[in-house]
Amino acid sequence: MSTKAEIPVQSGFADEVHEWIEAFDDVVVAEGPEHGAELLDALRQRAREAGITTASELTTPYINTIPKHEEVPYPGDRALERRVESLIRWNAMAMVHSQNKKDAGIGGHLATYSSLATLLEVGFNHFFHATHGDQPGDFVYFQGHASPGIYARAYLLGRFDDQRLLNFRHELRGEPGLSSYPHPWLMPDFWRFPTVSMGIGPLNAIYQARFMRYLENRGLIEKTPRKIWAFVGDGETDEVDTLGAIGVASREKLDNLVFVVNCNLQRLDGPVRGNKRIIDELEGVFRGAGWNVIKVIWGSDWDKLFERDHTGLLLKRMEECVDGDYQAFKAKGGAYIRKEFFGKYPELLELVSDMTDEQIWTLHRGGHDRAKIYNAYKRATEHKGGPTVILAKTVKGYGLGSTQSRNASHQEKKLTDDGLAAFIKQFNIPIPEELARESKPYRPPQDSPEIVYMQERRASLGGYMPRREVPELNFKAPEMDYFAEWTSGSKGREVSTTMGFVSILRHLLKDPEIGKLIVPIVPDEGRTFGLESAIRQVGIYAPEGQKYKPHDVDMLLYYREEKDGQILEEGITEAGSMASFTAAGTAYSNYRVPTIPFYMYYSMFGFQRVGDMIWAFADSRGKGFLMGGTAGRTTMLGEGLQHQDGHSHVLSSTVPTCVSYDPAYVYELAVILQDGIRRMYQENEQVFYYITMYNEDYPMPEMPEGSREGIVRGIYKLKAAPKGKATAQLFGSGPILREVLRAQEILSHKFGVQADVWSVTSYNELRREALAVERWNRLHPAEPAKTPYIVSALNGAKGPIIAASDYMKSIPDQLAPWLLSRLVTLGTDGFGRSDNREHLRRFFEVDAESIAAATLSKLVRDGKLDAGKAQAAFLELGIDTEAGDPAKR
Ligand SMILES: Cc1ncc(C[n+]2csc(CCOP(=O)(O)OP(=O)(O)O)c2C)c(N)n1
Ligand SMILES: [Mg+2]
Repeated sequence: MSTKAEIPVQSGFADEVHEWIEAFDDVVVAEGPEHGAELLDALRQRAREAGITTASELTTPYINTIPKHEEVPYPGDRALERRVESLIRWNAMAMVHSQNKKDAGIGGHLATYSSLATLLEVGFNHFFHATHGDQPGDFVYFQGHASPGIYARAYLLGRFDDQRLLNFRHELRGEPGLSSYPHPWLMPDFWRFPTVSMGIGPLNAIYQARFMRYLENRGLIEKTPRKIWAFVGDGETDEVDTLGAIGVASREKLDNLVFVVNCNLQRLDGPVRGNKRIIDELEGVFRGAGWNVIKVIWGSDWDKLFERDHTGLLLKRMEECVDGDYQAFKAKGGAYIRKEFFGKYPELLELVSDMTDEQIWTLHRGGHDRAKIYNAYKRATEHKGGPTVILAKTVKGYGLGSTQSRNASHQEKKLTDDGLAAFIKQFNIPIPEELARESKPYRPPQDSPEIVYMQERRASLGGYMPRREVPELNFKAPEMDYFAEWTSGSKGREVSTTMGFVSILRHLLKDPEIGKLIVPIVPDEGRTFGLESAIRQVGIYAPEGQKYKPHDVDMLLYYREEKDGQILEEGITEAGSMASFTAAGTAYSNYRVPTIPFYMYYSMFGFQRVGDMIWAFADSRGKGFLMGGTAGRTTMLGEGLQHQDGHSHVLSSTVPTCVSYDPAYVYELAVILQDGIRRMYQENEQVFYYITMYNEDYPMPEMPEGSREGIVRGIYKLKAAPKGKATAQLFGSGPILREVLRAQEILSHKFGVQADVWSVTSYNELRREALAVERWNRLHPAEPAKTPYIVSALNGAKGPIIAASDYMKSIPDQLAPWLLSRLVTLGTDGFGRSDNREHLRRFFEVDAESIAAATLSKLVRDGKLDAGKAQAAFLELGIDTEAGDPAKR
């Protein structure tokens, strides 16, 4: 404790203050720290009553949260664990090093794992359960750049052979490969969670923990002590995604969640907070958000220095140094630390006078001390009522010689030959120096004490990790007749595809078989989509139930929150909603429960806002339905530039497993939903769906006979030309299909031009199929060529093709290679505007008149119509040929 002289008092009544402090000290010494805390609480309360406010304390001194006297002894065999860890370090390093020697620039990382190794090993040996009874075990989100260490561990356990290790970043040369980072898409039996895009891992981990509780509260999985562990880089906490949702975890009391922030004080370019201390900053942020914070800053070898220091100067000196100093200490060696750290105060120099420079140099940081880590993990797993974050101080590039703690250490891929030799010496790797210089992997025999120990530890925790599994699901999708109500038309009633969708969703929710598996997700847009009735039907998930009487409780459709509510009402967070969608869309593998998520949102705030998370969802082999509501640049009226989506289908086309549709009618939607459930859950296809929904009301026709295949494949003929043979073909999608139908009438009645109308439900799928056929034809020149569906569907259809959609022209343009110069596209390139549909469609030239005009113009170009007639028609249709281009305005 500090002496009297060190506590600065400016108020002019120093003696009185010191009396109080003495009295406080007496209580703490005589009665213990709990009484001290109680006394402080009482004083604070008294101060509040007197109207005095003081800054609340979010940070604590720069020392370990768990004092030495509260530690429990380490239960493992420390010597053996150290040897195992050294072997893993060697193999991780040898693997990256040798791949880069073979293939300069192939990449891989050494410094992240070197800082994380002990933090992971304590988990693997004592905490990470692979199973909980017959349930799946804990889930671990690993720092992506640490994957070499995870591979090296699997290698030692015999999960990978030598060759597999040498397939690291050689995925196309060796089968099966070892992917650069955690990618379930590439290693589906191994990785569960893609984490390497910074921020996505921690965010998904929070919502995973929440979704686990959701499944428990709804009785879909057993309650277990299972934990979600997320290993996070300290630099990674700069991402808004990392810290943006930490309030969710405390609000929902997620004591199944443990964050471990690897505070190696560095990111890629240099220090994370050179002029400050990242641990202090994070402590304040997490504690302020209601998390249990455990700091693991100093290793056990500092304990005796603290014990010997009766001046309080050791802590004072620690708190004078910023992270830039701490980084330099670990880069520059023992003599430097003696001079620059201890040397500031003679008392501190004296404290280490009996230590060699070497001993000072190896004074450990907490994150490299298994006893300190064990105690922190134990506390974290025993903590009740909320999430825990462990802030573990480590050294980036630990043990990597001249690379350690350097600004450039993140990208260091190779050690020098001498560095390799030094490495085996430091970590006591039992391999001859020549082999070390060749950076060969090394695995002791399976009956060696090290491997036996590793195997035993894993066996006692239920098996190997990481591991991903996909159990047999035995899922039966509802047949088409289940959707009869929506394929038989609305009988003249004007409805939107969104309303149609919500009524299908409500029907699915009632289904005795799959109803409970449906997970509706909304980011504060339930009312926008007309979900009130579904809220009444199945309730909003609220882990604490509804503690208040809602003001609208007397109404039929009141705001109903339930502990086992089914709807995930996320609040205004598309990123959080996407994280829930990810947890629910991968539950078929993670929990063996094939939940079917339907995430409904403003289509504008989907792919372009959380596109990277959608990419990670695809990598995770996620399934489910993204329902892009209020879609279409001219259909979403009034809201203007920031809301009107005319490009989400362009973005959805870039995700390989995303199947996208842009239906116009409810029966199309019903067919697509049925087929989606069948493909994803019954046939186990590795895809997910993106479907746009609109809020324009119109009568929904009955499903035409024989249209099912076309709807699913992307195009079918909806309405033949009214009188005689067509000389033009009109394509329409979404609500613009109705403009196309109107154009068909105008062309026929006013200008005697006959055209067929086609409904195009998916340009994206038509293109994918055509590309696959093309590829096959290219690779098999001796075989008869196959025909893409778009070509065979149009067989015999004559004349130019005018394609109009509420999306950018590049969407229909995707079919240009097969439709050649017949194709004219009309779309909504450009920024949106705030106005009604009529004006928006005229502005973007996708209204019926513009479609008719485009058809006539093309017929002129094709030599089938006199230009004068087209010009006269333009006048009659009110087309302003000199209007500015909407793509540029
Ligand atoms: C979204 C995103 N931006 C940038 C990167 C590139 N990147 C990879 S690792 C890294 C630094 C990581 O630092 P930190 O989180 O502190 O982890 P450490 O390696 O120090 O443990 C960066 C910038 C990335 N992977 N993802
Ligand atoms: Mg870091």
